[in-house]
Amino acid sequence: MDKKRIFNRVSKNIKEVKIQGARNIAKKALYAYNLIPTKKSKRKLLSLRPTEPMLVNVLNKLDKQPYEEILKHFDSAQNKINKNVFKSIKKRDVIFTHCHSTNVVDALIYTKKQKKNFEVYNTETRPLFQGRKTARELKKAGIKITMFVDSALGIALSKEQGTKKADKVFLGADALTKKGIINKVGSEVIAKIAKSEKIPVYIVADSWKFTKKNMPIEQRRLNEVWNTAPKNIRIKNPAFEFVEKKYITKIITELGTMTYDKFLKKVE
Ligand code: RUB
Repeated sequence: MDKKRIFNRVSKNIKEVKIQGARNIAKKALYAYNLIPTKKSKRKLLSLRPTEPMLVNVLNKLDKQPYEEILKHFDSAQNKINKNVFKSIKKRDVIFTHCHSTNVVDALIYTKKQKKNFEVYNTETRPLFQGRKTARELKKAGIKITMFVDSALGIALSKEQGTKKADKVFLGADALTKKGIINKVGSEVIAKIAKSEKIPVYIVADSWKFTKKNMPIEQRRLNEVWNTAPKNIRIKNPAFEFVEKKYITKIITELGTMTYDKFLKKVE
Protein backbone atom coordinates (compact mmCIF):
# COMPACT_ATOMS: atom_id res chain seq x y z
CA MET A 1 0.00 0.00 0.00
CA ASP A 2 1.40 3.45 -0.80
CA LYS A 3 2.16 6.02 1.91
CA LYS A 4 -0.81 8.24 1.07
CA ARG A 5 -3.29 5.35 1.41
CA ILE A 6 -1.78 4.23 4.72
CA PHE A 7 -1.87 7.83 5.97
CA ASN A 8 -5.54 8.18 5.00
CA ARG A 9 -6.48 4.85 6.57
CA VAL A 10 -4.77 5.73 9.87
CA SER A 11 -6.47 9.16 9.87
CA LYS A 12 -9.90 7.62 9.24
CA ASN A 13 -9.41 5.02 11.99
CA ILE A 14 -8.41 7.72 14.48
CA LYS A 15 -11.38 9.92 13.51
CA GLU A 16 -13.82 7.02 13.83
CA VAL A 17 -12.32 5.95 17.21
CA LYS A 18 -11.26 2.55 15.80
CA ILE A 19 -7.87 3.65 17.05
CA GLN A 20 -8.70 5.15 20.45
CA GLY A 21 -7.10 6.30 23.68
CA ALA A 22 -4.49 9.05 23.92
CA ARG A 23 -1.49 6.69 23.75
CA ASN A 24 -2.67 4.69 20.71
CA ILE A 25 -3.77 7.85 18.90
CA ALA A 26 -0.37 9.53 19.49
CA LYS A 27 1.59 6.42 18.48
CA LYS A 28 -0.34 5.83 15.24
CA ALA A 29 -0.39 9.52 14.31
CA LEU A 30 3.39 9.62 14.84
CA TYR A 31 3.74 6.67 12.47
CA ALA A 32 1.54 8.39 9.85
CA TYR A 33 3.34 11.72 10.18
CA ASN A 34 6.68 9.96 9.76
CA LEU A 35 5.40 8.59 6.42
CA ILE A 36 4.37 12.03 5.15
CA PRO A 37 6.11 14.71 7.28
CA THR A 38 4.50 17.79 5.72
CA LYS A 39 2.76 20.77 7.34
CA LYS A 40 -0.49 19.72 5.69
CA SER A 41 -0.40 16.18 7.09
CA LYS A 42 0.49 17.50 10.57
CA ARG A 43 -2.51 19.86 10.45
CA LYS A 44 -4.75 17.00 9.37
CA LEU A 45 -3.55 14.65 12.16
CA LEU A 46 -3.90 17.36 14.82
CA SER A 47 -7.48 18.05 13.73
CA LEU A 48 -8.67 14.46 14.24
CA ARG A 49 -8.99 14.45 18.06
CA PRO A 50 -8.69 17.99 19.47
CA THR A 51 -8.34 17.03 23.17
CA GLU A 52 -5.04 15.12 22.80
CA PRO A 53 -1.85 16.91 23.91
CA MET A 54 0.21 13.71 23.62
CA LEU A 55 -0.62 13.74 19.91
CA VAL A 56 0.56 17.36 19.67
CA ASN A 57 3.69 16.66 21.74
CA VAL A 58 4.89 13.67 19.72
CA LEU A 59 4.28 15.32 16.33
CA ASN A 60 6.25 18.38 17.49
CA LYS A 61 9.05 16.11 18.70
CA LEU A 62 9.26 14.48 15.27
CA ASP A 63 10.14 17.86 13.77
CA LYS A 64 13.38 17.73 15.82
CA GLN A 65 14.13 14.11 16.76
CA PRO A 66 14.34 10.74 14.94
CA TYR A 67 11.16 8.62 14.82
CA GLU A 68 12.73 5.53 16.47
CA GLU A 69 13.91 7.57 19.45
CA ILE A 70 10.44 8.98 20.13
CA LEU A 71 8.82 5.59 19.61
CA LYS A 72 10.97 4.03 22.36
CA HIS A 73 9.36 6.30 24.94
CA PHE A 74 5.92 4.64 24.67
CA ASP A 75 7.08 1.24 25.90
CA SER A 76 9.73 2.43 28.31
CA ALA A 77 7.21 4.73 30.01
CA GLN A 78 4.56 2.00 30.08
CA ASN A 79 7.01 -0.44 31.72
CA LYS A 80 7.71 2.05 34.49
CA ILE A 81 4.01 2.83 34.91
CA ASN A 82 3.29 -0.91 35.20
CA LYS A 83 5.78 -1.32 38.04
CA ASN A 84 4.37 1.71 39.85
CA VAL A 85 0.77 0.52 39.46
CA PHE A 86 1.77 -2.95 40.71
CA LYS A 87 2.96 -1.40 43.98
CA SER A 88 -0.28 0.48 44.49
CA ILE A 89 -2.57 -2.58 44.18
CA LYS A 90 -3.19 -4.86 47.16
CA LYS A 91 -4.30 -8.48 46.90
CA ARG A 92 -8.10 -8.80 46.60
CA ASP A 93 -8.55 -5.11 45.75
CA VAL A 94 -11.61 -4.14 43.72
CA ILE A 95 -10.40 -1.64 41.12
CA PHE A 96 -12.93 0.54 39.35
CA THR A 97 -12.12 1.87 35.87
CA HIS A 98 -13.91 3.66 33.03
CA CYS A 99 -13.65 3.62 29.22
CA HIS A 100 -10.48 2.05 27.77
CA SER A 101 -7.07 3.32 28.73
CA THR A 102 -3.98 1.42 27.54
CA ASN A 103 -1.95 2.97 30.37
CA VAL A 104 -4.45 1.46 32.86
CA VAL A 105 -5.20 -1.86 31.13
CA ASP A 106 -1.53 -2.74 30.44
CA ALA A 107 -0.64 -2.02 34.06
CA LEU A 108 -3.50 -4.19 35.35
CA ILE A 109 -2.45 -7.07 33.08
CA TYR A 110 1.16 -6.67 34.23
CA THR A 111 0.04 -6.81 37.87
CA LYS A 112 -1.97 -9.97 37.23
CA LYS A 113 1.05 -11.56 35.50
CA GLN A 114 3.02 -10.97 38.71
CA LYS A 115 0.45 -13.28 40.35
CA LYS A 116 -1.30 -10.56 42.32
CA ASN A 117 -5.04 -11.28 42.35
CA PHE A 118 -7.58 -8.49 42.29
CA GLU A 119 -10.84 -7.81 40.48
CA VAL A 120 -12.09 -5.00 38.29
CA TYR A 121 -15.43 -3.21 37.95
CA ASN A 122 -15.90 -1.16 34.82
CA THR A 123 -18.50 0.82 32.91
CA GLU A 124 -19.66 0.06 29.38
CA THR A 125 -18.93 3.71 28.39
CA ARG A 126 -21.65 4.78 26.01
CA PRO A 127 -22.02 5.78 23.26
CA LEU A 128 -19.05 3.90 21.76
CA PHE A 129 -18.73 1.12 24.38
CA GLN A 130 -14.96 1.29 24.93
CA GLY A 131 -15.68 -0.49 28.25
CA ARG A 132 -16.27 -3.68 26.27
CA LYS A 133 -12.72 -3.48 24.93
CA THR A 134 -11.43 -3.11 28.50
CA ALA A 135 -13.56 -6.04 29.68
CA ARG A 136 -12.41 -8.32 26.83
CA GLU A 137 -8.72 -7.56 27.33
CA LEU A 138 -8.83 -8.00 31.11
CA LYS A 139 -10.86 -11.20 30.87
CA LYS A 140 -8.38 -12.60 28.33
CA ALA A 141 -5.61 -11.95 30.87
CA GLY A 142 -7.55 -13.94 33.50
CA ILE A 143 -8.69 -10.91 35.54
CA LYS A 144 -12.15 -11.12 37.14
CA ILE A 145 -14.26 -8.36 35.62
CA THR A 146 -17.79 -7.08 36.29
CA MET A 147 -19.24 -4.56 33.87
CA PHE A 148 -21.93 -2.02 34.79
CA VAL A 149 -24.13 0.24 32.67
CA ASP A 150 -22.81 3.79 32.97
CA SER A 151 -25.71 5.00 35.08
CA ALA A 152 -24.96 2.25 37.65
CA LEU A 153 -21.53 3.62 38.45
CA GLY A 154 -22.72 4.84 41.85
CA ILE A 155 -23.65 1.25 42.68
CA ALA A 156 -20.35 -0.05 41.33
CA LEU A 157 -18.46 2.35 43.59
CA SER A 158 -20.44 2.14 46.78
CA LYS A 159 -21.47 -1.47 47.57
CA GLU A 160 -25.13 -1.93 46.96
CA GLN A 161 -27.13 -4.58 45.19
CA GLY A 162 -24.77 -7.52 45.73
CA THR A 163 -21.50 -5.91 44.71
CA LYS A 164 -18.56 -4.94 46.91
CA LYS A 165 -17.37 -1.43 47.48
CA ALA A 166 -14.55 -0.46 45.10
CA ASP A 167 -11.20 -0.03 46.88
CA LYS A 168 -9.58 2.19 44.29
CA VAL A 169 -10.46 4.11 41.16
CA PHE A 170 -7.94 3.99 38.30
CA LEU A 171 -8.59 6.42 35.47
CA GLY A 172 -6.51 7.14 32.40
CA ALA A 173 -6.07 10.65 31.04
CA ASP A 174 -6.11 12.41 27.72
CA ALA A 175 -4.69 15.64 29.04
CA LEU A 176 -2.76 16.53 32.19
CA THR A 177 -3.15 20.25 32.83
CA LYS A 178 -2.18 22.70 35.58
CA LYS A 179 -5.62 22.54 37.17
CA GLY A 180 -6.41 18.84 36.77
CA ILE A 181 -6.90 16.20 34.13
CA ILE A 182 -9.20 15.58 31.18
CA ASN A 183 -10.54 12.08 30.57
CA LYS A 184 -13.58 10.33 29.11
CA VAL A 185 -16.90 11.98 29.95
CA GLY A 186 -18.17 10.45 33.18
CA SER A 187 -14.77 10.77 34.89
CA GLU A 188 -15.77 13.82 36.93
CA VAL A 189 -18.87 12.24 38.44
CA ILE A 190 -16.83 9.10 39.19
CA ALA A 191 -14.21 11.22 40.97
CA LYS A 192 -16.89 13.08 42.96
CA ILE A 193 -18.62 9.90 44.10
CA ALA A 194 -15.25 8.35 44.95
CA LYS A 195 -14.40 11.36 47.13
CA SER A 196 -17.70 11.19 49.00
CA GLU A 197 -17.21 7.42 49.50
CA LYS A 198 -13.55 7.95 50.54
CA ILE A 199 -12.25 5.80 47.68
CA PRO A 200 -8.81 6.94 46.44
CA VAL A 201 -8.64 8.12 42.83
CA TYR A 202 -5.45 7.31 40.91
CA ILE A 203 -4.73 8.81 37.51
CA VAL A 204 -2.56 6.44 35.47
CA ALA A 205 -0.94 8.32 32.60
CA ASP A 206 2.18 8.95 30.57
CA SER A 207 3.69 12.33 31.51
CA TRP A 208 3.82 13.27 27.80
CA LYS A 209 0.11 14.00 28.13
CA PHE A 210 0.98 17.19 30.02
CA THR A 211 0.16 20.52 28.40
CA LYS A 212 0.25 24.16 29.49
CA LYS A 213 -2.35 25.02 26.84
CA ASN A 214 -6.11 25.21 27.34
CA MET A 215 -7.61 22.11 25.80
CA PRO A 216 -10.98 22.24 24.04
CA ILE A 217 -13.40 19.42 24.86
CA GLU A 218 -14.10 17.39 21.74
CA GLN A 219 -17.79 17.32 20.76
CA ARG A 220 -18.58 14.22 18.73
CA ARG A 221 -21.17 13.41 16.10
CA LEU A 222 -24.72 13.27 17.40
CA ASN A 223 -25.63 10.10 15.53
CA GLU A 224 -23.25 8.21 17.84
CA VAL A 225 -25.87 8.84 20.53
CA TRP A 226 -29.12 8.33 18.59
CA ASN A 227 -28.84 7.63 14.90
CA THR A 228 -32.59 7.69 14.18
CA ALA A 229 -33.55 10.53 16.52
CA PRO A 230 -36.66 12.49 15.49
CA LYS A 231 -35.89 15.99 14.23
CA ASN A 232 -35.69 18.88 16.73
CA ILE A 233 -34.39 16.81 19.64
CA ARG A 234 -31.20 18.45 20.84
CA ILE A 235 -28.42 16.00 21.62
CA LYS A 236 -25.04 16.72 23.19
CA ASN A 237 -22.14 14.30 22.79
CA PRO A 238 -19.08 15.57 24.65
CA ALA A 239 -16.25 13.02 24.49
CA PHE A 240 -14.36 14.19 27.58
CA GLU A 241 -14.56 16.17 30.78
CA PHE A 242 -12.33 17.91 33.24
CA VAL A 243 -11.52 16.49 36.70
CA GLU A 244 -10.15 19.05 39.15
CA LYS A 245 -6.90 18.10 40.87
CA LYS A 246 -8.58 18.22 44.31
CA TYR A 247 -10.28 14.90 43.42
CA ILE A 248 -7.01 13.17 42.53
CA THR A 249 -5.37 11.20 45.34
CA LYS A 250 -2.23 10.31 43.38
CA ILE A 251 -1.00 10.35 39.82
CA ILE A 252 1.00 7.36 38.57
CA THR A 253 3.32 8.14 35.65
CA GLU A 254 6.71 6.88 34.48
CA LEU A 255 8.14 9.54 36.84
CA GLY A 256 6.70 7.76 39.88
CA THR A 257 3.60 7.82 42.10
CA MET A 258 2.96 11.22 43.64
CA THR A 259 0.43 13.92 44.46
CA TYR A 260 -0.76 15.96 41.51
CA ASP A 261 1.01 19.09 42.79
CA LYS A 262 4.31 17.25 43.06
CA PHE A 263 3.84 15.96 39.52
CA LEU A 264 3.21 19.52 38.30
CA LYS A 265 6.49 20.68 39.89
CA LYS A 266 8.32 17.97 37.93
CA VAL A 267 6.84 18.73 34.53
CA GLU A 268 6.19 22.50 34.54
C1 RUB B 1 -10.28 7.24 25.74
C2 RUB B 1 -10.04 7.74 27.13
C3 RUB B 1 -8.84 7.18 27.85
C4 RUB B 1 -7.64 8.12 27.67
C5 RUB B 1 -6.34 7.47 28.13
O1 RUB B 1 -11.25 8.00 25.03
O2 RUB B 1 -10.69 8.61 27.64
O3 RUB B 1 -9.09 7.04 29.21
O4 RUB B 1 -7.48 8.46 26.31
O5 RUB B 1 -6.07 6.37 27.30
P1 RUB B 1 -11.56 7.66 23.49
P2 RUB B 1 -4.61 5.75 27.13
O6 RUB B 1 -11.99 6.23 23.43
O7 RUB B 1 -12.61 8.63 23.09
O8 RUB B 1 -10.28 7.90 22.71
O9 RUB B 1 -4.18 5.29 28.48
O10 RUB B 1 -4.85 4.62 26.17
O11 RUB B 1 -3.71 6.81 26.60
